[in-house]
Amino acid sequence: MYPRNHLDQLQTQGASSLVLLVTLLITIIKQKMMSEAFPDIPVIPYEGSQSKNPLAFKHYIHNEVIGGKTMKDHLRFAAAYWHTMRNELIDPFGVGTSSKPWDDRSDSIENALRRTEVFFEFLHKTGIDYYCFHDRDVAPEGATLAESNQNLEVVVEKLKELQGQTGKKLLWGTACLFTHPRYMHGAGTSCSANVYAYAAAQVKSAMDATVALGGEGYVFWGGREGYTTLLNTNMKRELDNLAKLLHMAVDYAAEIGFTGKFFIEPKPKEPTSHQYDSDAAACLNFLREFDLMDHFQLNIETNHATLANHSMHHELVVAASAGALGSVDANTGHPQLGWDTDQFPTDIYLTTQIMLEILRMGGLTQGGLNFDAKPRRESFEPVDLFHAHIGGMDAFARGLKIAHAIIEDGRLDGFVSKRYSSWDSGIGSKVESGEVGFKELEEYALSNDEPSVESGRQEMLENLINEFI
Ligand code: XLS
Ligand code: NI
Ligand code: NI
Repeated sequence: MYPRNHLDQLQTQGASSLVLLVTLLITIIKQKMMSEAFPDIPVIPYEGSQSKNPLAFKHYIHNEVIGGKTMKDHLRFAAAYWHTMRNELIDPFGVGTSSKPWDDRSDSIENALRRTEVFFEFLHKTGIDYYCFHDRDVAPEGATLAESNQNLEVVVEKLKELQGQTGKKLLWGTACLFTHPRYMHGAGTSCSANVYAYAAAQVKSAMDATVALGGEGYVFWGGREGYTTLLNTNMKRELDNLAKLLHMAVDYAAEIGFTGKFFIEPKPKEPTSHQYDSDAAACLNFLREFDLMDHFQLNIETNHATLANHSMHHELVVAASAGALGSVDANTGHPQLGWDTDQFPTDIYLTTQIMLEILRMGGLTQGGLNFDAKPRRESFEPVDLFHAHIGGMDAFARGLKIAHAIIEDGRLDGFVSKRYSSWDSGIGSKVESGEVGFKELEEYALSNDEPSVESGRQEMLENLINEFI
């Protein structure tokens, strides 16, 4: 109820001023609602582990310092433009279900530009600092290559403006060399030199875009760089050509002043039946064979690791041991499904293992944790994008805290150092420093008793990890 005297006052001032005021207020509210794609969703607050609010962080506090660095600097979260903005949530049996009220589903530049604004509102509200994109996610493919390049330039201008306004940054850029039918036989490994040239041109523009946006990395995921049958494939020639493409990228980077890192993203299959970059070891072998190790690191994705019948932990350790763990595509697969389901990571054991390896190598520098993940086809509403990212961020915040505590505690690493301590002195250190050969080792073994060995204590160590989870 309005207090009587107020009403009287308003009446004496004339009813028209009240109408004016109300109209003004309605217009302001309407405008605010129209300019926001997620008007009902606030900037996601941190509310602590007791909170029951699904749109709040329970563990991720961006400025909490852990081991001398804020959570946000440790984790370097990125959102993937292709999933967040472009994924319609189709599956092989059904059309897209995703509801994106701001998107008119056209290939117009206006639509592309509108999406960028929605995306930056999303980054703002989730508190995610970085993003990643493919050229064709952000800008529509035109009728000719020149038109596509022009479209990309227009959208990049807009992205640059939005980055300037918000302080958000590009983690990495890449070119989509797998969707268009021209790439059915591959891009850098195509049997057609004309397609190869087209792919090179596309990489060149995507690198220009990455530099224009101050991107910290550039990714090569070989979506079609593999084969469906060896009957029609010259593997040696394809691999040689792919290596040439990567060398050209390195040369061009020097020309345009790209100081970021190149990443290769391993994946064993899907869409091709065998992809050349099948896992971390295969990528490292390729990089070494073609003298690319100085310029490339790996971008390791959980779902790709498990498709290769490895654990994510295995792939991280393989990459890190070679000094080549550059970045992470933070997602997970489904335990019963044999394809790239790109689910959001919520498993604390997984995020703990990932953060253990990242902390052990001294942290991510030019890489980050990119949510290469999408909500399920049944989770089709805009708010589901928020739930998904909040869950992933909280899971990594916990993984970070747990991994840090395990390292601080020291028992796990202490156990491993002790397990290898026979290499620190005596005959072990002589082997490692190259002082002895077979003859000396035989002499040593003959003059000593049967070697004694100790338990690996796997169960004890598993229990130790659970103390922290
Ligand atoms: C597909 C890949 C892709 C890369 C970028 O499986 O994960 O999304 O991350 O091209
Ligand atoms: Ni990926
Ligand atoms: Ni993937």
